[in-house]
Amino acid sequence: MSATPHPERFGAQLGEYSAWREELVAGVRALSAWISEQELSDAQTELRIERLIDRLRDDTLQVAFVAEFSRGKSELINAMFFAEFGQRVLPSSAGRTTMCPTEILYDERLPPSVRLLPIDTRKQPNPLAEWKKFPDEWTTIPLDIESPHSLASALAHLSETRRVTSDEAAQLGLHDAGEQLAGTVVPIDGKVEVPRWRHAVVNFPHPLLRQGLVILDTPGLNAIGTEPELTLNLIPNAHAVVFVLAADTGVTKTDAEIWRNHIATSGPLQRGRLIALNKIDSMWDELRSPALVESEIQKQVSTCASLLGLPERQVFPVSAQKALVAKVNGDNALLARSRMLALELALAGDLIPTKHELVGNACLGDLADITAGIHAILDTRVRNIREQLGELSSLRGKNEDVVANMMAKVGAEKDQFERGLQRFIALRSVFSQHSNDLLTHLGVDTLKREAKRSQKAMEDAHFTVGLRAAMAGFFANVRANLLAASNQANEIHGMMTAMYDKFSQEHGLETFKPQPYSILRYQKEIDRLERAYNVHFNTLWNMASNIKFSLMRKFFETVATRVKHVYEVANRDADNWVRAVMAPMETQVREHHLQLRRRLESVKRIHNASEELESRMRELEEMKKSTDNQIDDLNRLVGRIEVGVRIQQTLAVTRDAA
Ligand SMILES: Nc1nc2c(ncn2[C@@H]2O[C@H](COP(=O)(O)OP(=O)(O)O)[C@@H](O)[C@H]2O)c(=O)[nH]1
Ligand SMILES: [Mg+2]
Repeated sequence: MSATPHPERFGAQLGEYSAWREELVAGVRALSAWISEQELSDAQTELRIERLIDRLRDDTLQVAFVAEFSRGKSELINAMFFAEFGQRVLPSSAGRTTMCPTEILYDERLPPSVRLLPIDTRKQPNPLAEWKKFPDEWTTIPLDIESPHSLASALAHLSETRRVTSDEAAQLGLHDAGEQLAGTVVPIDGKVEVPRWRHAVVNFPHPLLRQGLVILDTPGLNAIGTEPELTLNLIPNAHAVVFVLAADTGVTKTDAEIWRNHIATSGPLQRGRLIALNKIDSMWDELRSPALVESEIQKQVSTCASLLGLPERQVFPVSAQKALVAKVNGDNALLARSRMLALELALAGDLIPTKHELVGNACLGDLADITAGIHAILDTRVRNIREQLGELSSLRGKNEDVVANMMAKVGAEKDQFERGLQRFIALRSVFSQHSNDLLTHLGVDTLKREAKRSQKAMEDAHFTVGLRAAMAGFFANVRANLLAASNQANEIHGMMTAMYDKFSQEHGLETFKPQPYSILRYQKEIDRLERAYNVHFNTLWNMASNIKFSLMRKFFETVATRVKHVYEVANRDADNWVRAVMAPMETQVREHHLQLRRRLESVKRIHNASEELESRMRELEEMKKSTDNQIDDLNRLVGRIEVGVRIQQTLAVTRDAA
C-alpha cells in the first residue's frame, strides 16, 4: 500500500492538503508550548487550544457517490481510490451490487472492520444517527487488511439480501423493494427481496482514508429515498457529490429523479457537484474512427448537461472499469483513454480549495479568540510599565514631599479602581444571568419537548393540511428560539462593549471590540432542512399509504435529530463566545489591579529609601524589554499560522480563476 506517485491524482492533492493541516497543527502546538512556557496560560486557554487541535485533527473530507443501481459507482470508487490493491475492493459486478449505503473511512481508534446495521432497525423510528451511538446493535466483521481474500469476503456482506413478505417489507418502510430488484431476482411466493443491512461502515487503514477522506457509496434511488439520514444529512453535507450516469443508459427517469430530489436541491449547485458519465468504453468501437467516437461521447455529454441543467464542463465522460484495469496494469495509454484523471483532478479542484477556506478561516477565528486574552495581558503590562517609568523618572532628585504626593496619587488611583471593581463584579453577575438565558434558548431539552409535541400533532393529523401545519409550527418555533438567542447575544454584546469603553476611559484599560455572535449559519441550516423536508413531503405523500406514515415519522425523527445537532453546535459556539467576550476583560482587570498594587508598593519603598529609585527603574526597563519580546514572539507565532492559511487561500483563488 503506497500513495500513488502521479502528482495530478486525487491522492497527491489530498496529501498536500493533509500536510498543510499538519503544519497548522504544528503552528498551534508551538504557540501553545510558548504560552505555557511564558506562564501566560490558564485552564480555559489550554482547553480551547486542545479543542482547536482536535478539530484540525478530526477534519474529514466527505465525498458521496450517488446514482441509480449499476451505473458503476462502486467501480468508480475502486478505480479512483483503491487501484493499488490490484483488485476490486468494493463488490462491483452484474449480480453483486452494494445493497446498503456504505461509508468507507478510517478511524484509528477502532480496529479495521466492516460494521453492519441490520435492516430490522428500520422497524423502529430512531434515526440512523442514534443507532451509530450503539455499537452493540451493529454486526462487526474484522478485516485482515493483509489478505485480499479476507477483504473481499468481508465486503461481500454489503451485497447481502433477505426475502421477506410484502407485509414485512411495508413494516420496514421499503415500499418499492420488490419492484426495484425485479431485474435481478424472480419473486416467488409473494416474497420480496430486501437488503439485509441498513447501513455499513468500513473501517479501513488506507493512506487516503487516514488523511481524513470519507467515501460514501450509495445504492439506488430506492435506498436513497427511504433513508432520511442520506437525504437530509449525508448527501447534502458531503463536501463533494459525484453523480454517476452511464453512457449506455443515458439519463433515465429515475436518474433524473435522483438528481432533482437529492442533489440539485440539496446544496450550493456549482461547487462540489460533479457528474461522471461512466462506461464510455461501451461506445468505443474499433470499426469507427476515434474522431467519430469522440464526437459521439461529446454528444452524450451535451445531452446529459442539458437534461440536468448544468454547464457541460461539469460532466466528465469516463470509463471506471478501464481506468481500474489501466491502473492495475500500469497501462498509461488505456488510463488516458479512460479519462479518469480529468475527473480526479476536477474532484480535488472542487473539494480541496473549499476545505482550505473553511478550515483555515475557522482556525484563524479560534486563534484570534484564544490570543485576545494574552494580548490583553501583555498590552496592559507594557502600558503599566511605561506609566510607572514616567512616574519614577519624574521623581528623580525630588524631595520627600513630591514622593509622598506621588504615593497619595497612586493610592487614590488604586482606591478608585477598586470602587470600579464593584461595578465590574455587579456586571459579571448580570452577564452570567444573560449568558444562562442565551444558552437556555439554545437548550436541547426545550427542543426535545417541542419535537415530541410536533410529532404528536403529526400523528393525530390525518390530512396533509394538519401535517403541514404541525411541521411548519415546529420550524417556526425553532426559528423563534434562534432569534431569541440572537437578541440575547446582542444585548450581551452591547453591555460588554459599553463596559470595555467605560473601563478604557476611566482606568485607561485597552479598548477591545468583542465580535458579535451570529446565528446566520444555524438559520441557514434550519432553512435547508425545512426545504428538504418540504421536497420530500410531497414524494412521501404520494407513496402507498401503508408505509407513508412510518416513513414520514422516520423523516421527522431525522429532521429533529439534525435540528438537535444544530442546537448543540450553536450552544457550544455560544458558550465559547461568552467566554471569549468576557475573558479579555477579566484578565485586564486582574492584571491592572496587580500592577496598581505593585506601583504603590514601589513608590512606598522609594519613599523610605531614595536609592531604591534607580534600581526599581532598571528593573522596570528589564521588564519592559522582556514583555516587548513576548509580544514579538506571540505575533511571530500567530503570524506563521496566518501565513500558512493565507498562502493556501491565495493559491485557491488563483486556481479558481484559471
Ligand atoms: N463497460 C463498463 N462497465 C462498467 C463500468 N463501470 C462499471 N461497470 C459495470 O457495471 C456494473 C455495475 O457496477 P457497480 O460498480 O456495481 O455499480 P453500482 O451499483 O453503481 O455500484 C458492473 O457489472 C460493472 O462491471 C465501465 O466503466 N464500463
Ligand atoms: Mg455499488
